[in-house]
Amino acid sequence: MMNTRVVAAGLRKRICSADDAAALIAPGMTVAMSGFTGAGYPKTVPPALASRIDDAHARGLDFRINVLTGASTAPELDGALARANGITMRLPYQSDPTLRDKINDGEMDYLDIHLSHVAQNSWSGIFGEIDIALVEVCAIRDDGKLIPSSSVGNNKTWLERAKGVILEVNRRQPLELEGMHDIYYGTALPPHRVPIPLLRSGDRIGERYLHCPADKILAIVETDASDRNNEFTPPDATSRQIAGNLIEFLRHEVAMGRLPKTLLPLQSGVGNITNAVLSELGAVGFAGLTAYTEVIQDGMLDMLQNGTLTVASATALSLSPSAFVRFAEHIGQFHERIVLRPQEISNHPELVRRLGCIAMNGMMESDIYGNVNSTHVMGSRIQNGIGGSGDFARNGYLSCFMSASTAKNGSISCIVPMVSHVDHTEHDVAVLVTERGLADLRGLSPKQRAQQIIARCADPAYQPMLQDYFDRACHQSFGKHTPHLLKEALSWHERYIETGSMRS
Ligand code: 0RQ
Repeated sequence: MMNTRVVAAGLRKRICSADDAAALIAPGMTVAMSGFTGAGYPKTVPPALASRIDDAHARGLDFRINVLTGASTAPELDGALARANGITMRLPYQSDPTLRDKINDGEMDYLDIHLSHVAQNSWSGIFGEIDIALVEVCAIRDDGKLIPSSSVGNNKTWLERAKGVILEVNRRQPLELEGMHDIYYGTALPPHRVPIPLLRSGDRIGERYLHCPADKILAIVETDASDRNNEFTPPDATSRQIAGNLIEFLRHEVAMGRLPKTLLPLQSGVGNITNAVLSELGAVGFAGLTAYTEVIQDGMLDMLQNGTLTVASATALSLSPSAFVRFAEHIGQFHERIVLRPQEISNHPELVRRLGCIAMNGMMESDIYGNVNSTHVMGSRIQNGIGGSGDFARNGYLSCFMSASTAKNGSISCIVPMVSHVDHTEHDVAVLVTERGLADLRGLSPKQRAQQIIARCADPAYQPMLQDYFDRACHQSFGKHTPHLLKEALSWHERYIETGSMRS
């Protein structure tokens, strides 16, 4: 039966099985794959490759590859290749439990970089040559142009840079996605850069399709599988409280005339807390908002449907299965109001600064001066990665970080004397929010910030310990600008590793 999704007749002869396509990938290759937060990743070639790798290892052969992606993918890609011990180096953001363990056990390398930097580093050759681009698309048109699928990520760069291309054409992705993408082909390396002509979240500045020269296409695999994101758990009381604190602050900023009633373009990180913020924004009467973000999660879909949000720009549709069904059923409602872009544009510092985004991201811990750790448990175990949080935190108009005040049933304080790893410095953090309250750090000196953070964000069980540390540091510290007791600053983390609790 003819596959209507590979419309370019000349390319149909390249259709093959996932096993045959995986056989094109040799040990030591660098393979750049599609996929961003569980959306639009290749679904059949990576598992076929993982079983080739297993076979090779069983025969005593070494078989590992470098894996480049857009961001996190899914168990059948990151999970399968990690389980097969098939990855030498992986970049950027990931969130797979098996992959995380392999990285933390020191069995493979992981390069955690800002999502907006991946394309420019690739173009300047930092990651070496790309042997194969393995990219999921929705369809191949008669003219050979590719209709992208549920994420764009780095696909434009991968298709341009790779020596050879394997395409997965997934008939489960709705064909009506055609026209929702905006692929900008105007980026360049310095000194050839020109301003990116995007002035509003919903602007379309590029093309609807990805290009790929036909002679680079080595194999085409037809697939029929949905993206693998989980259902969201409804926000718990802590997430709702955090959301409530942030929203009260945003309303205050509107009342003070520092934000318009329609706020500024929202960026929202992944996870349940940020999803709770989005749900609450609609519930308390905000309307006519816009989003300029990486990921459209369920909360944003709700906001688009109920009119809270007029338009959303992102690089991926990271929806739960039920939300994806809703999206597909009502795709006409979203067609003009969702724009999917390459991640070098969705996260571009020039655009994030120009638009004045409100950045809202999760964190693992903050210290009393407002330095934020988003990535490392006890300073050394990677959780996920910095993802796009740095692109937005440094360059946004307002940079907010959120978490519960404690983790692991209260045995960890998420407010500590000194963070065990720094992703976002005190200079990039404007607002900290926990379920206890919100600290507005703008305009405050380090010592003023410490008092606000301890009083407003810390859990009461840890407040006296933090205050005691700060008071002693104010007297005994080498310098009195950002007081610290260096021998004690990381003792809370040491105590947790040794005793299972940060409590003294
Ligand atoms: O551990 O999974 O074992 O239960 O960390 O924490 O509370 O479930 O929070 O899912 O919102 O994730 C920072 C990781 C928060 C996320 C982070 C433990 C906790 C739990 C997860 P368990 P929660 P969330 C755009 C933006 C960086 C990337 C980013 C993240 C687990 O928000 O990855 O922002 N951000 N991208 O128990 C030790 C602490 C802890 C802690 C929580 N202080 N110490 N463990 N945990 N705090 C999107 C993209 O870039 C693609």
